[in-house]
Amino acid sequence: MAFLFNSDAARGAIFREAFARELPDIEFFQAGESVEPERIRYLISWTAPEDIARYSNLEILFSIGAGVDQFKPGSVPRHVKLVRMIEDGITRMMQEYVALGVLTLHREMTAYREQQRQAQWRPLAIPPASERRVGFLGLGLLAQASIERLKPFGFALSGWSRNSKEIDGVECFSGAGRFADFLQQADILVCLLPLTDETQGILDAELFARLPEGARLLHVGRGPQLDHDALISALDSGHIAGAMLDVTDPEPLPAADRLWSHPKVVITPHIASVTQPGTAARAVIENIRRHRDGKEMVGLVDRTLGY
Ligand code: NDP
Ligand code: OXD
Repeated sequence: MAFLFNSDAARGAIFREAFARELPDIEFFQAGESVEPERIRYLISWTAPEDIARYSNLEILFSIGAGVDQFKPGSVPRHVKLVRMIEDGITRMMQEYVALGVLTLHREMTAYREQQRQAQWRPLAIPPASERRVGFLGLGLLAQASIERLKPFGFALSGWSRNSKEIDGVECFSGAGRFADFLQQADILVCLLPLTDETQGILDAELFARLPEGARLLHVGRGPQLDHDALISALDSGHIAGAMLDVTDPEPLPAADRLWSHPKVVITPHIASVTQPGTAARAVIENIRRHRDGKEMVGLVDRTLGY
């Protein structure tokens, strides 16, 4: 029985060491090392290898990232369990980034950056945090962890998800029927939705129009959820006051794209959160143990929902 690590060698070395220590009965291989394909029971990868059918005894495909949209429909055999990455390192980095983004937008840092460019010393009025309403699209693991990090600042917090939820200190909305109600009270909208057929293009002109005048966008989900032209129009009309984008479509964002030079936009190159090999190896090992004990794995993807 073997585990195949199909990603960069440096992270693979950390996984190899953890497997040797914690699961010595499982042979460990990195991509490029010689192994008969039928011995591979577990595979970790960012996308499904083109020759995945060779691994005829594959049981579990672990995503090296939290998202699984990069596993295109039909690229993973139906009988293989797909598990997304849930690990402390990703969660902590996302908490940092969301706090950074919300504070950047709350404290007018996009406007101050532009003022600095023009050597303008001009204080801007801002509401207290308790009067700034921060709304999360998606109330999953990363959104809830980020919400916990934001709580001490005192923002008015809300979120929207498919299923109804109760989260202490958070106004929860769910389902298509409550979408408009959720949007109309979100001064800073944080997108932490997975990319699925339903969420593709969700950040469009209609959505921006439903947000309160002067709302801001922090986008950390996936690039194809955002209509770039709709965002630029909403920013230029003044209805949306600023945006911080960690994800774009395509990635990398082409040099000529208007978003790069827009004075109200901050762009980072998909770095909000990155899988940390030490904690990720522990999470994968724990999941293999759970699977062997007949327990449900943490992060098992519902293949019909796509997340
Ligand atoms: P989860 O699966 O834990 O949560 C997803 C949330 O989205 C759930 O609350 C779910 O609702 C909600 N949701 C999904 N589809 C719909 C829908 N159609 N309508 C309403 N709500 C919906 O995911 P995570 O929090 O772990 O991660 C979220 C995403 O963040 C990832 O898929 C990835 O794309 C992105 N990401 C980005 C990173 C970056 O560096 N920029 C790093 C890591 C992740 P319900 O709870 O009811 O099921
Ligand atoms: C992820 C990401 O999904 O980095 O982990 O976007």
